[in-house]
Amino acid sequence: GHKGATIWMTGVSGAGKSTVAVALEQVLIQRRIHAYRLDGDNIRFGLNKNLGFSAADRAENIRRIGEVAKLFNDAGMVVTTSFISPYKDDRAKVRELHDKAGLTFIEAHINCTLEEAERRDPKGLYKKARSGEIKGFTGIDDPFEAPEKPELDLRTDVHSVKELVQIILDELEQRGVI
Ligand code: GGZ
Repeated sequence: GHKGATIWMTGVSGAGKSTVAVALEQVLIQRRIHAYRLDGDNIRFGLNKNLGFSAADRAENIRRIGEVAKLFNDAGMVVTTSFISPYKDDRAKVRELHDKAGLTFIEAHINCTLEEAERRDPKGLYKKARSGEIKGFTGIDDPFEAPEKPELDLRTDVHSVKELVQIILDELEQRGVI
């Protein structure tokens, strides 16, 4: 059997949050573990479509995602979230929400150098941020407050996705989630 948990992925655009989350979800589902992935596609275009990228809107984005993750935990599911979540305070509040409810919260820094993320630039957004077409882009002219003590520091410019998925699975096993 297994219990719920939240794997909170934080990192800049292009670091690989969604890639790692998709690969992890695949393995969990294969192992008959109830898993659900929260990402921009199902949150920012739905529940949070009234929010932009100001500090206040990012805070509200993260607050709501934290509450939704908690609900999925209550339903016994392993939830992954892949949002930049650039502010330490916002992430700390979500952690506290889980801690107070006795739920497992694993902060995973999906970590790569900004240079590498910008080199990947899968959606051409860094280019637009550099040219000024997009303002307030995380890492360029908006802050990313890297976690100081994340449960997992996952370097996507050093390790393969497969290796990182295994590291997360090991952590889930160690904590008795799976
Ligand atoms: C950062 C932005 C911005 C700005 C649009 N800053 O690579 P993507 O496209 O798919 O991921 C980014 C996504 C970030 O949304 P989050 O909900 O994860 O952000 S936060 O946690 O900070 O609320 C990027 C796109 O939206 N995007 N404008 N200004 N990323």
